[in-house]
Amino acid sequence: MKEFGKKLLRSSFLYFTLMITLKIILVRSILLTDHNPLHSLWFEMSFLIIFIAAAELIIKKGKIIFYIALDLILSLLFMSMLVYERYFGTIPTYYDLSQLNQVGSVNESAMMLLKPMDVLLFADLLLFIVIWLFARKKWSYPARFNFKPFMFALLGVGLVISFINFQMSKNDMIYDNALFAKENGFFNAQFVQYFHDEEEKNTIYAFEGKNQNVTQEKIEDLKGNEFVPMKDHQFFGAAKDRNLIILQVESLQDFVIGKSINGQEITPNINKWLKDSTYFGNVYQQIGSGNTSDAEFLMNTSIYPLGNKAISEEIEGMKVPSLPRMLKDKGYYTVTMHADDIEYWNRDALYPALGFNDHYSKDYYGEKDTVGFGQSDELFLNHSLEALEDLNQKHGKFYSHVITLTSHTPFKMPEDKRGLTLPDKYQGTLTGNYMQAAHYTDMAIGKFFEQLKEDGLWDKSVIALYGDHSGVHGKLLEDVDKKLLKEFTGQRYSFLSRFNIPFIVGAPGLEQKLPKQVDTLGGQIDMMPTLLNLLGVEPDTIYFGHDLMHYKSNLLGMRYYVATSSFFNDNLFYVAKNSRFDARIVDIEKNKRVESSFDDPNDAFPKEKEKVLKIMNWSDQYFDSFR
Ligand code: GP9
Ligand code: MN
Repeated sequence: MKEFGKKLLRSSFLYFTLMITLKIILVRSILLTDHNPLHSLWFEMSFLIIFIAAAELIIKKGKIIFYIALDLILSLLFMSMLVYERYFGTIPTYYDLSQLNQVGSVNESAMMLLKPMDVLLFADLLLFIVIWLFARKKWSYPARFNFKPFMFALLGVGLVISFINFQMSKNDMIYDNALFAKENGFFNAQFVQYFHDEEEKNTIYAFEGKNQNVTQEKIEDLKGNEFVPMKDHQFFGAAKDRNLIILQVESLQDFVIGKSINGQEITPNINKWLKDSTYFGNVYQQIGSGNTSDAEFLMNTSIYPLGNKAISEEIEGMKVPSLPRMLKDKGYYTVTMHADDIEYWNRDALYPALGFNDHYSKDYYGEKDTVGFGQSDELFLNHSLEALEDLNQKHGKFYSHVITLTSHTPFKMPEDKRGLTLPDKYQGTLTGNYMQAAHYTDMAIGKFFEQLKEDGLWDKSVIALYGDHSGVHGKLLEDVDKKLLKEFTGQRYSFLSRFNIPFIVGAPGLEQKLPKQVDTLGGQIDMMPTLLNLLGVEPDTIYFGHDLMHYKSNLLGMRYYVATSSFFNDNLFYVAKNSRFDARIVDIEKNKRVESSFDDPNDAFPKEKEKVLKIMNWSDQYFDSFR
């Protein structure tokens, strides 16, 4: 026994197992705010020990290589999780990690998200090299010593505990990756996710809607409205047969619209346009991990994206009911335009699934004046306009979804694209850089609008604009930014402020007829029906949003950036519990937290939550029924 202890103390097994355990304790504590080291043993080490013990039993020579490799892989994995969490506010699944090449926002800002302390994750390897160089003789693994029974025992314990963990949690819903990992283990969470994915794949949904169980009436009923066919809405067909130009603006948030800094308007051109258009001031993003591409999907389908999977990764080969398809039926030519590579976010699968006639991407725009992922918005919009004139000539009326790009994280504009003179305290901050980026894109949009007016397309079109998602968020936001934003907006910068995106619709000539401002609650899910109503096209399919110019009451589901089951109702924003904080409720009008007994079964909240989950569940089934 004494001999056993002695050899164990000198073994690489003990060194690495201890170091990996410490690392996991550290990571669980930082990443998941779980400060109980026993959880690291029970959930995580129970799993890793299976590999370690198996390696001990199988590998005869060169075990150290195995340990170094395992340690290195885990350190890299944990580091990417830390960086990902600092951006997304939740941790990635195995699936997200395999898609990291697509997550431009994180990659572009990875350097800003890394912290000096992250080096600690690799400290044990450095220490190991030092020990090994100086004491390798004494420290070599005692080959003659028989560890076998001990390793078999560890293997058995590891397998049993991992099995118990999986069995106990496999049927639980994953509302938030980080919360689930906190309560059930990182590694276990991956198996449960995989199990759910497989189950999902093998379930063929006969969408209830197909046999009339899910109807537009039922969807509206859950939101507290009586369904009214569009043809009976006030503005139905007000802009019938016009072209439709929709600008999806990268990272554009509502808090810069109509605002000035140092006496200069941040978005002067959009502000000017507001005088002749309808401004929806109470609209929120609803994207999941597919970011820009999820926003494209939401706009074109009024179906919920999946949350922890980019919808574009799931859509290959499908034929989904969509805005392009409905407009095509009415004689429109439909295109989508974006300056990045077509493969990015799997758009080469997304666009055919949405049914666009054609797409314009990097191949068309080229690399001239590239900022970040692609051509600057100014040139991009310029070229897009040429293409629009052309296809208008050839095909007549058109729908074009135009997706800008330059105002992307990390918002570091080239010198010649910084049009604002910012106060000193904004210089070099995320907030200051963001304002410069928004100002630049607004300038490009202003020119685009002028050109549309010059060539006569302006008056023949409905023009809509919205932000795809927030840009000022996560750990990119430093204390100085929080202070500046509070000062600038006069409010604390909360989840609510962050998710609020502008949605603006203009139909030249109808300024007097359409409302100036609509303050009812809306989300990205509502954009398609709102526009279809103006164009006088009654959808021939189920959709999950509604016409914001008609309905007064709304219920919006959220997932991914906040845990699933978070939602907006007309007055409140409910943010479900995650790994870092308990559920909270925010009064939308005051942007202030309210105390509410949301656990009280008599309260409206549990019921609203159920309703919102039901809507999202129907939406997922609906989407799935097109596989
Ligand atoms: C990538 C661009 C940016 O093509 O649209 O995407 P994002 O990183 O915002 O999802
Ligand atoms: Mn984006």
